[in-house]
This record gives sequence, structure tokens and C-alpha cells, in this order.
Amino acid sequence: MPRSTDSSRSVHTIRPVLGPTSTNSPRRRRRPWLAVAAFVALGLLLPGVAAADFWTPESGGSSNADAIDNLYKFVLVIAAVVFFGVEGALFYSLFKFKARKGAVAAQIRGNTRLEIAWTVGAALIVIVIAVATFITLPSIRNPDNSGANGLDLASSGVARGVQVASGPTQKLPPNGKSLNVKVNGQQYLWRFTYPDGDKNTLNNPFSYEELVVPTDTTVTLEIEAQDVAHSWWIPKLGGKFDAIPGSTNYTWFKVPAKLEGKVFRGQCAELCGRNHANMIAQVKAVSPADFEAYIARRKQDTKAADDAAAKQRKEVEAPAADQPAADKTSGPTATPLP
Ligand SMILES: [Cu+2]
Repeated sequence: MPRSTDSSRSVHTIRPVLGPTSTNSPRRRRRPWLAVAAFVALGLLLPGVAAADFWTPESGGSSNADAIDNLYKFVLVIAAVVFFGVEGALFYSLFKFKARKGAVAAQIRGNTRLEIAWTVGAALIVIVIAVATFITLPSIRNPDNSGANGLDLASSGVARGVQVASGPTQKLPPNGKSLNVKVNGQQYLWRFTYPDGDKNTLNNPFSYEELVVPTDTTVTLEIEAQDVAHSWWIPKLGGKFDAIPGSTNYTWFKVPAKLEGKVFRGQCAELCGRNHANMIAQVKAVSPADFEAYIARRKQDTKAADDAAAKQRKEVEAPAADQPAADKTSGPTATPLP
């Protein structure tokens, strides 16, 4: 029977491997080291292959996102050194001091110098990470001034006078000027209200889902929600910010001029209901001139829609006022009640 032939052959092929002489062959002893070497090589290769976005936060759209990413990379390198150091020592000891059957383990008790060394070493690592974090934090939290090629926030134009200082929690650029956009999370979309330079906030241009911003311009965001908790997150432009009803969160970003035309995608990062997965958001970076044209177009569109609505209302109301006689003489309303 073919089955018995197979099994007898497999027994013959397994036996030499399990035999006492085979475990001592240099080829088999080298294998664990090969596995460790392959593991280390894979660990070193992966960051390059997967790029930074796998190991560290996405970045590239704004300097504060880059600063967050750099901080993560810094900590990652330290963590990698510690990880490979500890794992390397562990595997080295495992194989180097592997005891054979019947061997009696040496009884070792403490090593004061070694214990002090790894306590001080760990404390030093924490201090280095803390210092690096506190040095980097201002560039993450404090908005930068707009660049020379950004939207002219001080002069005339659609978005003139757009800086808003709305309290101690909102950080403004050193020159106090930013393009301040209100971000409102609602089940299940984002509404963006742009400044328009006048005091009437009811006629401000707005958009849904896509926020259009000028490049090289500091954009500050006031993040709110009108129903449940949402979370604003465009990964390439910085960290997440909760959008909470009754509370305002602030963040900022500045898209470099070279990224004109780029669209940064994100989506609500807080489970906010059954349509949460569709609550997408994107930020489109355009040139300052295109931004002004966009705002002008939004205003025009809103005005056209308002005018059309007013006209429609007039048309709906008009027949009742124009044809009172016709209604009395014919139709169901003319029939007298019994
Ligand atoms: Cu949401």
C-alpha cells in the first residue's frame, strides 16, 4: 500500500535527525544564531521598507506634524537600541550558557555594580527623552508665523482681518495673525466656517467635508461638536483633537508652499454613531490667490442660493395673495360647510 510505504520512509528520514549524534553537528548548532540574525536583520530592514508612517506618525503636511514625527523617531531609536541590547544579551546567554542534562546551575546572588548601572542607565534614558520632549513641545503647540508667500492676513482681500484671539487656551502665532477656521463636527460630517473679514458671523463662507486652505499660511482651528463627541484628525497635519459639544479645542497647521494642490485626507477618529466610518474630512492646500477666489465663489454661491430661496418663498406665497376670488368660487374650499 502506498500509505505504509510513505510512513516507513518518513520514519527512516526522521530517525537520523533525532539521533544523538546529529544534535552535536555544527550545522544544527549554527541554526539558532541564523534565526536570531535573520530576526535582527528583519527588524532593521522593516523601518526602511514600511517607511516612517508604519512605525511613527504620519507627517509631511505641516511643521508641527514633522516635529511630532521626529520626536517619535528619536524615542524609537532609543527603544530599538534598548530592545536589541536586552534581547541580544538574553539570546546570547541562552545559547552561550546552555546547560546540558544533569548540570548543576551556579548559584549567583546579586551584582551591586551591575544593578546600579542599569538603574542609572534607565533613569538617564528617561531624562534624555523628557528633555528632548520639552525642547520639541513648543514647536508642536505654538503656531508659527505665516510665510512670506502665504495669504496676506493684514491687508485687504476676502479674508482680511482674520486673526482671532479667543482666549488663553488658543495659541496664536508670534505676530498674532492666523487664518482662523471653525471646525464643527456633527453626525456625520465636518463643517468648516471661514472668516470673511466682517463682523457678521452669520454670512461667513462655509464648506462641508473639504477644508480649503492657502499654503504657507498659519491656519488655526477652533474645533467643536454640535451633537456627540467626535475627533478631528488629518494625520499628515498633526495630532488628533477631540471635538466635544460645549467645549472648544484648538490646533493649527501650516502647509508649505511646495505642497500646493495636495489633498490631506483624514476622518473622524472617535466612534460617534453608526455612520462614523463615513465621517471623512480632507484638507486641500491651494495658493493664496486660489484661496481668495474660492472664498469669493463660496460667498457668491451662498448668496445665489439665498436669493433663489427668497424668490421661491415669494412664488409659494404669491398665489394665495393673488387669487383670493378664484378660490372662493371654485375648488373644494368654496364648498360651504354643512
Ligand atoms: Cu464623528
